[in-house]
Amino acid sequence: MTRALGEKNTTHKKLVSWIDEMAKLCEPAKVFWCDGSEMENKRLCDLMIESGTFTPLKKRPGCYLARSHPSDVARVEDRTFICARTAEEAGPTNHWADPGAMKEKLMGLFKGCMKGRTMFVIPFAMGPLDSPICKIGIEVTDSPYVVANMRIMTTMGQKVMDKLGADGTFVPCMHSVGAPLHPGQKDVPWPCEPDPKNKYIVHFPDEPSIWSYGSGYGGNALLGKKCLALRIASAVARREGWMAEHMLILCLASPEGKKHYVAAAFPSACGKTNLAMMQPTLPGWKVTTLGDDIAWIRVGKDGRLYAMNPETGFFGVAPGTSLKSNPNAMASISKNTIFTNVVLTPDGDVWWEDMGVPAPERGIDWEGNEWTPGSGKKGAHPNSRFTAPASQCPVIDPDWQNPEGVPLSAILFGGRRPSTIPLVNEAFDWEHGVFMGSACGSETTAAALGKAGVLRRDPFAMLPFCGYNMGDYFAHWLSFPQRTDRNKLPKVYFVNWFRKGADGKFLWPGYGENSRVLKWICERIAGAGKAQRTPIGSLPAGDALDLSGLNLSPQDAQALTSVDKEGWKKEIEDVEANYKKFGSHLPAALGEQLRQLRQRLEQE
Ligand code: SAT
Ligand code: MN
Repeated sequence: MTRALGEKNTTHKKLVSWIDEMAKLCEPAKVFWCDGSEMENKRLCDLMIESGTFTPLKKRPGCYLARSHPSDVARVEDRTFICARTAEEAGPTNHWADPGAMKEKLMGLFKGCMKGRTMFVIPFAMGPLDSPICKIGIEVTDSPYVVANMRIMTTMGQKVMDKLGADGTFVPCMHSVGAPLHPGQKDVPWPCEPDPKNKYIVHFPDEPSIWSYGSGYGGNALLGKKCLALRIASAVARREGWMAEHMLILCLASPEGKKHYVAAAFPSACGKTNLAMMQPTLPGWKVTTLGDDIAWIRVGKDGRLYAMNPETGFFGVAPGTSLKSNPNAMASISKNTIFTNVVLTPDGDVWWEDMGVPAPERGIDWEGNEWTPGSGKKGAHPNSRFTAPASQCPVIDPDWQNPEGVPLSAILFGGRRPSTIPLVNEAFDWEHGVFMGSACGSETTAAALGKAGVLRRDPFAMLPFCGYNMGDYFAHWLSFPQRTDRNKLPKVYFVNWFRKGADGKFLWPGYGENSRVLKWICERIAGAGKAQRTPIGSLPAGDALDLSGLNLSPQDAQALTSVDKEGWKKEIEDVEANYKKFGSHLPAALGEQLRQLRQRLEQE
């Protein structure tokens, strides 16, 4: 039997009746059930070319450029809500709203919100379909741009519908750009709700369900990513005894062929994609990539922690991505990629700041205006992005879709810290590692609306993504030595590639040179690498970091691997002030870590 494009492709009664109900609420012109096929994708891309949403790129096969509305360029953290039963359950770092009142508000917003548009039904899965922690979602959206992106970022289409069967469970994810089309009204290339105060990214962790209104951009609209795989999943993971984390996953192989899997948490736009795909400068070392943004971690049968990437694509920051900073990302985006908010060149290619190739003499900037490099204006938005299939990454790891995940040897935390924090610091034990994660901070970036470049505490790089009280999240991390043999837990490190000298320049070259830090970590895991025990943790001993062939002055090397006592005293105060927010939800073990750190520093 042949099925016409867009026709219903399920016998799941609950799903069908929910879609009927949503269609009644949103009043779309039609309902389109997605199967994820090549043909369907082609049809939607063609329609988007017609409507002006997509510009095909002559220079890159299967690639398109989209430009968002200037008001819709990043995640909207102050419009993101966790509607747990009580404000206390959402905790002090989330915006809470009463679930009943918020539902009522959403019903009003969604009433008729898809008039004149097509309502797409996207079946998607986070994680390989045969993984024990795979989660299925159904995203309902009026944005074909979202459909095309979800097809790259998630396991999407008929195979998910088939897995769901007649009665499987799914997370309902409602999304609308909030721009109904009235009869005769001409559409725009990027419909959305321009008033930031009228955007809503809402999570109901107890149902669980997601409702997103008003934005078509990134994490606001691709609901499998931050909304499901982090905010909802973190709450589910706590109940089920695993972890959903804002982490890349990579495999580091030594010249002898010994493999170590590493997960690393950094805030948005701090170089996770670059680290995940790094080309080591140290001869013989090799990095392969499993994921660049999200890791789901659980205790495996052998008692070790196993990490799995629930996504199938990269939604990476374009500016700064170059053959020098990330050649593997550059190769990943050569075809079948969606670019959003970058420069269009006259010959039908894309360009962005620090792409490592000369700017075109003229082009069209991210706002759709004629642009020249001398204009003093940036051509690409600082949070412009590429959406590329992970399978196109030349160094994708053979186990990246292993349903069991991969066993972690180390967990890294990091952020942008111009001062105080050393290049690499090893935790004394798991609890000290959890303390390090809880004390993460970073200079803010363009990934979220708001001021960039100010230090904010971002525990575990999860501040915008933890779906419940973060004090309880700390306790969940601390519970892992009770869930498994503590000797099987990964070692924990804090890294900082962003330390600056007095002249304001970065002390550490970063990128492929970070392999030197990873090498030391591998040596430590093997029980060989030398360390000096300091009040803040174990730092590389004098000559333990392999700095061969690197033009780094002894003073800079020293600054990167020593304890700035005065800086740390301030750091402690800042962490303590942040801890106060959590009141009785702060685990006593973390207060104790802070007390011990202070004492060790004073005894120095
Ligand atoms: O949330 S997004 O997917 O838009 C990107 C990020 O902040 O990491
Ligand atoms: Mn991210």
